[in-house]
Amino acid sequence: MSSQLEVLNRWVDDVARLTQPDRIHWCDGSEAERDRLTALMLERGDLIRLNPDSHPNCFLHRSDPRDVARVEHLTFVCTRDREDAGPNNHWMDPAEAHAKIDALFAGSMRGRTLYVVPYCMGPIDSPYARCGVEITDSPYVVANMRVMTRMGAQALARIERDGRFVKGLHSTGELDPDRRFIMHFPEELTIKSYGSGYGGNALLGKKCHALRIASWQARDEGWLAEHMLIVGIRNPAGRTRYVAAAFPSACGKTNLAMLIPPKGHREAGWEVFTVGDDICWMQPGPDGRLWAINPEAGFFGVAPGTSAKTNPNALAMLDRDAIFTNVAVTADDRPWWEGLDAGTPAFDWQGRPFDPANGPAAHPNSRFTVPIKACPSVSPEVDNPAGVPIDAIVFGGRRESLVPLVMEARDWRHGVLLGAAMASETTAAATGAVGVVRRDPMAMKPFCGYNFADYFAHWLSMPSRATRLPRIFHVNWFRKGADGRFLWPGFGENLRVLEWIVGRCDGSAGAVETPVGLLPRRQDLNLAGLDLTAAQVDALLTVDAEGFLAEYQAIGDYLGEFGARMPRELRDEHARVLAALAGAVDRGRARQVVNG
Ligand code: GTP
Ligand code: SPV
Ligand code: MN
Repeated sequence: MSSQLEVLNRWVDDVARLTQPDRIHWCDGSEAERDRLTALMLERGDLIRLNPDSHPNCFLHRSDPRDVARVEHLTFVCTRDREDAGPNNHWMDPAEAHAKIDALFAGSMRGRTLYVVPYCMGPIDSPYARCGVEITDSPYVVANMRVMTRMGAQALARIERDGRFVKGLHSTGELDPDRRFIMHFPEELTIKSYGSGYGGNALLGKKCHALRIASWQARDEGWLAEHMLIVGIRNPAGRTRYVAAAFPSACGKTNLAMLIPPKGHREAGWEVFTVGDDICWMQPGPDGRLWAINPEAGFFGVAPGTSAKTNPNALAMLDRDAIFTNVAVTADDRPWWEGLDAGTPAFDWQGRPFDPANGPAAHPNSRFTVPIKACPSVSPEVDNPAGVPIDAIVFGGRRESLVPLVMEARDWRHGVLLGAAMASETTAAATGAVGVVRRDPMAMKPFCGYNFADYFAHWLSMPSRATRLPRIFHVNWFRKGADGRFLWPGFGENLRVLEWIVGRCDGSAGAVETPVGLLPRRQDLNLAGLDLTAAQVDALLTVDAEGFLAEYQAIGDYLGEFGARMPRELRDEHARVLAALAGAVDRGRARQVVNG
């Protein structure tokens, strides 16, 4: 068997023959290399230096206006058997896909530099970490990969030890949306991405590797690769519990991962520790629990809405060493976005003088890239090779009606149904309509690298792999009142819901059973200091059985789309909830108010 370095060298040679770069650069991840790349990008106009006094070492990148978000309709999972990709993915035959995208790659790096970017997803010495190499012709991608992953010489050394790595080939191409594909070949541990320089389309370690390819590997190897934040919550007694939470794109993971407790909680001694904000890899440990690592080393976070009020921890890390993509700037070159407390935009995200007639100043999917270590609430466990033990898994979506603030699954199987039943209003994180409710099981609709029916079966198999599984919950911060405003204050106040969740894990918090799950009564939640009316609490903690009956009928139709491959266990669980809802409606209990 040849060494991985030989395999890598041969692949780089093959790619260079195809793409015809002028130069090849092997990235070592050093600061000197970063500084040279930054100078190059400033010279080419790929980066703009922001105000060095207020924002030292911060840069702005303006992407092509046609290239501002993930492109789900151009993202493919290319497996030999179409059924393995499932109705949840766009599929193309692997041979056809290679031929199609290789034709685009032919000669695409002429006049450019080919960068070889070895990276490690996860703490470099963790048995759970996995390596890859991204070949790209974009210095912006290199700069982001350096922040988002453990990139360079140490990753290369680990690849030789591991004996395998994921191959990711990326070229910016002409940025023509009609000549753009993001293709995954899980059976070959290969990714090919052409025609976009943006985020999840181009930083191949993130969604392409750590979710689509990794979810496939995780199924084969008995673990989970999920679109989840990881947060540690220390109660006043000094016990830290770790929670992993799956919310769809731009639905609050970054914010929950680094929340600052409300004043009363802070004074009582509650503390929050950030382990990750987007991706979670969980493995059963020898003690029967699930142990989680964050495969990433940085945040690629949503800028709009980030303020001193909503997310002070994020704001605190954005005044140095940050890359901003598609934000607006003030007259004195400070980054600016909608929701920011101070300043006014002088130029919008496209560099035009700001004119409200052109829409928001910052693109709704504008983002910041910063190292996780810059976060004031970063957990001391982020680099722990063993990960952290997960006590609770939380699912959640953006639902302006029907779905209560929080509910708990009665057991693992019911929890898998709560995840499978998720739906959420779409956001600007992907191109297409915004605000449309769509089914997004476990926040993995855009990211599961295989058939959802098999994915649910894999989740259902976890009790046979781990004896002390986390409890499962579902939350919704986005309920709106008749006035169109959010009912729940959200952000730091979400700790009140996490307090109930960890209280359930401790056995100290009460709940009542409803057909859709266990809910806290008003007295089970710590609402001290919030000025919510009784009617608002009612709305947040009410199960509308009639509404949920319709919802669960729609969920049944959705699960039915997967045919016989859908596990019987999940269909039975769905039938159980449906019958309980129908019973409640028959008994005339269309509304079950549980706020006691
Ligand atoms: P991705 O990085 O796309 O996977 O998103 P994310 O899940 O990390 O989303 P993020 O935390 O960045 O939140 C996206 C948007 O939701 C921001 O504009 C936030 O201000 C807003 N948001 C986050 N948490 C809350 C909340 O508790 N209540 C309300 N009303 N808005 C929230
Ligand atoms: C998401 O869309 O869920 C993100 C941003 O986290 S991106 O990396 O662009 O996918
Ligand atoms: Mn995400």
